[in-house]
Amino acid sequence: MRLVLLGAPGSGKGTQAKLLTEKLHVPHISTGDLLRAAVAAETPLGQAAKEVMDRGELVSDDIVLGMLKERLQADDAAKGFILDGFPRNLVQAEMLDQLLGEIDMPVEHAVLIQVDPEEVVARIAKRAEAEGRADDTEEVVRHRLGVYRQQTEPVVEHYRQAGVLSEVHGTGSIEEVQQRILEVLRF
Ligand code: B4P
Repeated sequence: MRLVLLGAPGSGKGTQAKLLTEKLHVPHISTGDLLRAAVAAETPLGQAAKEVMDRGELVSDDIVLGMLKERLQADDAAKGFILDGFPRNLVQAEMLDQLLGEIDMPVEHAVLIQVDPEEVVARIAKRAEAEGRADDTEEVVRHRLGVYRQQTEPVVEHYRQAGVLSEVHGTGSIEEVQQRILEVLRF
C-alpha cells in the first residue's frame, strides 16, 4: 500500500502512522523524524534545517526531497509506505508524483485527518510539557498552522483531483481515529 497521511500539525499523522505500519506491513516514513534525526546527529543537513524548523517554517524542498528519495530507495519501501509530513507543498507533491510515476507506483490513497485548530494548540501544549520540542511553543504552533493553511492545504486539493483523497475526523480517541482510517482504506 502506498499511502499519504495529510493533516495540520498535531492532527495525529505521526501517531496514526506508527500504529498503521503494524497493520499494513509497510514502513512509516516521516520527514519530520528524518529531519530531527539529522539535527540530533549534527550533520551539515541537520544544522541547516534546525533553525528553520525551530521557527516553524518549512525546510527547503531540495533538502527534504534528497532525504526522502534516499529513504524510498531502501528495500523495505519497495512494497509500499506510509508517508507522514510529506508532501508539504505543491512542489513536493509534484516531485513525488514524478518520482513514483517513473517506477509506475503512484500514491494509492491520501487520507486527510481533520482537527479543529484550537484542539491542535491544546494537544501540542501537552506534548511540549512531555517532550520539550523547540517548535512546540504556542507562538510557533500558531505559525505552523498558518504555514499549513497557505502551503499544505493546496496539496489536499491536489489529491482530491487525483481521485485518491479520503477525509476522516481526527477527534476522539487514538483507537477511534485509527478505526476510521482503516474503514476508508477498506482494510
Ligand atoms: P512534523 O514532524 O511533521 O510535525 P507535526 O506536523 O507536528 O506532526 P506530528 O506527526 O509530530 O504530530 P502528530 O500530529 O502525530 O514536522 C515538524 C517540522 O519539520 C515542520 O514544521 C517543518 O519545519 C519540518 N518538516 C517536516 N516535513 C517537512 C517537509 N516535507 N518539507 C519541509 N519541512 C518539513 O501529534 C501531535 C500530538 O497530538 C501528539 O502529542 C499526540 O500524542 C497527540 N494526539 C494524536 N492523536 C490524538 C488524539 N486522537 N487525541 C488526543 N491527542 C492526540
